[in-house]
Amino acid sequence: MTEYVKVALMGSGYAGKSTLIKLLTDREARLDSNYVPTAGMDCGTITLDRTTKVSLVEMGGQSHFEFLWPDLLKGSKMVVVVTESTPKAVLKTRQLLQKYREQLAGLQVIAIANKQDVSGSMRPESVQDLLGVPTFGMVAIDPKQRVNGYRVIVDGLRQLCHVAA
Ligand SMILES: Nc1nc2c(ncn2[C@@H]2O[C@H](COP(=O)(O)OP(=O)(O)OP(=O)(O)O)[C@@H](O)[C@H]2O)c(=O)[nH]1
Ligand SMILES: [Mg+2]
Repeated sequence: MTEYVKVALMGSGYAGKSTLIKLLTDREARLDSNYVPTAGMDCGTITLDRTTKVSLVEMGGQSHFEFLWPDLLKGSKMVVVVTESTPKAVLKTRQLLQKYREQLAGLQVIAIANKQDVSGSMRPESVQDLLGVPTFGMVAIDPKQRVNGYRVIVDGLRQLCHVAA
């Protein structure tokens, strides 16, 4: 029987959550650069091994979908906070982490400092200093980053198993 591990993707609108799901799940041949805000939620699946799959659940980042977040977070083993890497966006993401700290308490939380290709981006280490959770740099529109993105998720989950063991 297949076991599904739920991983929630959180973050402001336009951060790159849908793009990351496309990158990791290979659902589409091409990483489209059009922005279509996610209405409510979206999801994709990654196969870890013969018996384990990861459900990536995106929580739509536009503020009018935020009321859904507490429900969408339920049952998550890990939360991946996706942020643009401009100082302004990172500070906004920090506020989101603060706002949802009760719902996130006890969960494994990691961050993705996305859009590292955009000039003026903060380095992942600096983003990590501000967010206070392990942070990994990413360019989600770059198909070559697929393995990198996959590794970030899988390593995060593996760490979780060690903590649980
Ligand atoms: N330059 C650059 N653009 C990116 C990157 N990742 C995503 N984008 C673009 O940013 C825009 C927003 O990406 P989405 O993945 O739709 O953002 P989202 O977080 O799902 O937004 P919501 O669904 O509204 O919460 C799209 O136009 C993407 O093509 C990146 O690494 N670099
Ligand atoms: Mg989206």
